[in-house]
Amino acid sequence: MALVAVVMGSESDMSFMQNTLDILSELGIEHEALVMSAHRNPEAVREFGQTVRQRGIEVIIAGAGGAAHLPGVLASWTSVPVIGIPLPTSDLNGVDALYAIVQMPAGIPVATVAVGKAGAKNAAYLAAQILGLKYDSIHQAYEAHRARLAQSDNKPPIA
Ligand code: RP5
Repeated sequence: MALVAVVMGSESDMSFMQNTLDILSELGIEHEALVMSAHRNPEAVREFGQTVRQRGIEVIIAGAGGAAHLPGVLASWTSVPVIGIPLPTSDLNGVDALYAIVQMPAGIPVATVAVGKAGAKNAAYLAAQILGLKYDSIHQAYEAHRARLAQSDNKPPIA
């Protein structure tokens, strides 16, 4: 059963969102992926948000570009935590998406990661950290990732 729902505003977002999906797979986190636009499919977004918790999803990752309202709209429909990824798909290269996602008014948070590929990766790692509080196998997989990172920074000098 999927623990993470990865939602994107357009199929054109997949080149960035594939980074999220790949890392969730590497960490052994079951997930589902959906394309759902907050402005083109508002009813589908509402239906998804109202039922996502009862389907067993524990973290939502939502990526969008432009004036990216998808993560905030999803957060308005559910209390499942939402991680937002601002995508640089617009003429403003993601600055518009960053501001739209990070500047949520108080009360309905969206945990916002970096713009683009780094953010897409970090969204998966952040989901792993959250889920690792409950699922030991995910905690172990995330710790192994951190150990690999530490190793890669501790290589002996080449000469
Ligand atoms: C947003 O607008 C999507 O998340 C995408 O990043 C951007 C452009 O979407 P398309 O016009 O390619 O569908 O809704």
